[in-house]
Amino acid sequence: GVLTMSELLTASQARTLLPPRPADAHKGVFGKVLVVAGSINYPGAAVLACAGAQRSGAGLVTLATGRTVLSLATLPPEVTLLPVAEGDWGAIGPAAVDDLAEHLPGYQALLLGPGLGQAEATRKLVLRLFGLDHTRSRARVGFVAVGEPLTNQPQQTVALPPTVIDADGLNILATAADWFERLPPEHCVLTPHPGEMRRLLGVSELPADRVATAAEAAQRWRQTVVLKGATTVIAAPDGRTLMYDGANPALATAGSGDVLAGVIAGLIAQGCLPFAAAALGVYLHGAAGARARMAFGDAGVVAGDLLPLLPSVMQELR
Ligand code: NPW
Ligand code: AMP
Ligand code: MG
Repeated sequence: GVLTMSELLTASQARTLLPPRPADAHKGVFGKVLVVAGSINYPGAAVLACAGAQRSGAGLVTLATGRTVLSLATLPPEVTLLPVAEGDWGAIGPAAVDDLAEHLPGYQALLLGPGLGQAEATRKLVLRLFGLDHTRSRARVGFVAVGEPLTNQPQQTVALPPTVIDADGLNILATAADWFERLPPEHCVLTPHPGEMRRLLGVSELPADRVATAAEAAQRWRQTVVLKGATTVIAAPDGRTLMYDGANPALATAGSGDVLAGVIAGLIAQGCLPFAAAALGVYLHGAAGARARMAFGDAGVVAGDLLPLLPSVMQELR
């Protein structure tokens, strides 16, 4: 079939998206990121996401997760901690909504999802954050409503700063009926890989036209969508799309997406709008991947190798 064409995301375009970096600024100018991530299975995803946000230039990064996960995660010393209520096995639980609501007003960006897991307690927390009713759910594939009908009014939502939703944040949203109707419009960046995109759309296979798939989803959901892959599509709620063509086997490694989500959240904290942060984040992540491939080779790069390369790829864009 005919594939939708899209503008290519180039270095000169990425350059125009860089947030300013005044020499006389203090850390508060570069924004604070709250990362809600990690579970006992995936403490490393939380670490990589926090470090990605740091390396994109955010002024402060805080990890909000359960005490059990905090004790498992080997975090950079600059990351501050917000221990939140946990359920069984250290999973972040619904009572964490109060901890988050109290602290979120001090943050300019929220990242939700890397390594969160999908424990029932965590599902309740994520849905509660967006004012979704956790008893109204749908089957994984096919949009069959399996929950009870909505009986009470939607719960009061927490005022969220611009939010990057990745990984299990997306997987959990995908279990709720009409999840996208409750997200504040044009406020979020969703960063699905193809597996997560299938779950969000409730389909067993994605259409071949990735640009059209991302563009239609972004318009329907009214959010920026980053459909990841060897070629990544960045789609805005107004129909604009950009394609980043960076096929690179060095990036096909665990934790790569967790770093990207952190970078995008860090750029939002520095004042980038969601679509700009998404595009610049994809560019910086891809350029760091290209550099890692040159330095180390096609195989054996790990996601953490990208982190120290991010500041210099950003500087060379300036
Ligand atoms: P398949 O098998 O090819 O049909 P999952 P995850 C598909 C955390 N992590 N093109 C693929 O489909 C994450 O943050 C923690 C096509 C497969 O079925 C999450 O919270 C780490 N298909 C959690 O783990 C490091 C593609 O998606 C499915 C595709 C689970 O996330 C690892 C796999 O995705 C990880 O980041 C592509 N390019 N890419 C840590 N160190 O703590 C993916 N798929 O089942 O959502 O599992 O991505 O590993
Ligand atoms: P995730 O699956 O969430 O860890 O995300 C993987 C990240 O690595 C995304 O940013 C993908 O675009 C990127 N990636 C994975 N495989 C490749 C590839 N072959 N070429 C370029 N980028 C890739
Ligand atoms: Mg991922």
